[in-house]
Amino acid sequence: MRFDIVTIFPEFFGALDVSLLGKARQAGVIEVGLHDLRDFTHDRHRTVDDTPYGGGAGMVMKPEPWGEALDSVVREDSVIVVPSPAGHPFTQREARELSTREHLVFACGRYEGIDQRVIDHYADRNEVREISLGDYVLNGGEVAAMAIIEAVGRLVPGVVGNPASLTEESHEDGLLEYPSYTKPALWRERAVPAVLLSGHHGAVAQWRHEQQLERTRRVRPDLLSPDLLSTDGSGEST
Ligand code: 6GU
Repeated sequence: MRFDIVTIFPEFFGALDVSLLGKARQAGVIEVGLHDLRDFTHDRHRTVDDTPYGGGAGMVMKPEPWGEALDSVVREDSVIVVPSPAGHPFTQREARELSTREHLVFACGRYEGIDQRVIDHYADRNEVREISLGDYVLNGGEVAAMAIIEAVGRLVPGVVGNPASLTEESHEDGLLEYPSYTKPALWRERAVPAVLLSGHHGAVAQWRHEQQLERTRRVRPDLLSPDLLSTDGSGEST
């Protein structure tokens, strides 16, 4: 699988050289291309933004550098990911889906966003997904792209050594993960739950499932009853 990233801050992506994804790159399981948007400008100041039509605060990223940059990396089979607080919420389900694709292109916008015509133009030719990490605002798409690349990359076969560790984790079964313990059995007067030392695999599995349910009910009740979720918080479904 290949990731191409267009950004005005290629330095943000140095972390892709290390850890699991770094090893996967060295092994050739995943490929990463980094592209500086400013390399696709033609003025002395390498301008990538301008004031918004209609007025208002902030700057908008100009369409021409984006068009040249994306033309240089987008293929027929590319999915274009635009990290944006205005996108749909990113989930483990979407990470799984994206991990089956051959080529992801990340368009990392800064300021108040990218001229909408860029998104509309590429949406006529490719699958374009505007994706949000959650209901808060980051300064730009770079950190969000890193998070999405890590979530997707670790699901690509061969990136994570033990595939079983992928299925037994938060969100894969719609529940939060159960609490984990390792040695010593007693630490600062806190004992590991006795069932985990019992050797009864059935009892351990049952306890872990109960813990998952309890934790999810307490911290993320919306995961158990998504029907009760609505945009106005009224609990009324549409
Ligand atoms: Cl994907 N981008 C930005 N700029 N802010 C965000 C976000 C993305 N997700 C949550 N906040």
